Amino acid sequence: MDPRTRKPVVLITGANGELGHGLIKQMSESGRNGILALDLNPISPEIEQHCRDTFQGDILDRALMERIVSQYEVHEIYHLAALLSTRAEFTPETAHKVNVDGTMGLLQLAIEQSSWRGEPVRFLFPSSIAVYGMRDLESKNSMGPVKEHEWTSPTTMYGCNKLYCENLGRYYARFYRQLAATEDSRSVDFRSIRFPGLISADTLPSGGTSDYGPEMLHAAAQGNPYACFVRPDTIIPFMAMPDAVDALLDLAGADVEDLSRTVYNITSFSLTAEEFREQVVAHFPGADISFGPDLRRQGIVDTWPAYVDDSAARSEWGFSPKYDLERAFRDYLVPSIRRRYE
Ligand code: AKB
Repeated sequence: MDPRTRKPVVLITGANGELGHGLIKQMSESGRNGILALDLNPISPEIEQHCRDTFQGDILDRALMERIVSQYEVHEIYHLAALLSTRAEFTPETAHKVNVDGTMGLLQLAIEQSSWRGEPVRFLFPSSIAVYGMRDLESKNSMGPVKEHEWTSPTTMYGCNKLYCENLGRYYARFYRQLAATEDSRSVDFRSIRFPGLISADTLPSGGTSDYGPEMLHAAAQGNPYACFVRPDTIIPFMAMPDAVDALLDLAGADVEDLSRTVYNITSFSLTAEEFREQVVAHFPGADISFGPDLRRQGIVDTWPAYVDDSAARSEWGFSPKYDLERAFRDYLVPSIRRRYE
């Protein structure tokens, strides 16, 4: 190969995480080549087989990132690496470094690559319902579905990081070097989704505050008791992982002319922790699930909305989840989890 020719790739950071797993599998099954996976931990063999190349390392390691751009032409980035909401509260400054400085570094890499390619690199960024901060339970319970611009006063470091990075992405997409003497044609095609709590049958989340849902289910499937860390009446939106993966790919594939914004809410179903327990018990009748709220983590979930308005995603790029609550448990979660722990 001509040494001047770099290999074209789609870069996926945080590849080992639950969204990374689903995304890489789905991309490879649909015939997508040239996946370059990056993660802090060794890339799991399950996903390695679907990738062109893999790197173990830190997104904050400049030498590593420079090595990547010297070898690869990055066409598209799915920047999934992040410290989630609970973990980030224990090490807020580190979370800021990973979540904000890490994203900033990747946006700069994207700008640089866009200029080499002569067209904007597409940059997909998972954001979260953690960007919202409802004032109190009364506002949470009395509000209808929350729109993208409402109640954006997050109370967690992770939520602040995600909200700021959404804005950074919009800046790089629309206003980068707006005062430069000569018009700077470089930009990034930044697209972001605010995900609700995600539930995967294949991986367990770690370090999140919406984790009580998936943890309840995985514990029941293994025959382990589980004490849920929020009150039974706690309600937030959730989504089955295949819908989250499809949404990222659908947004990535949308015609830029159809997109009026850079950030979109999406949701599938909202349910209380008690309703979650009822679903789990209906499928695993012996499940031993109790409630032992952790007041601090409860406080975080209480600031997240019960419902979000995803009408922009539906009308602009056709978002339409396949799994409602019943189907998610019956056709995806329960059969796959049973197979996993058999
Ligand atoms: C978390 O709990 O931190 C995440 C999220 C809602 O973004 N699952």
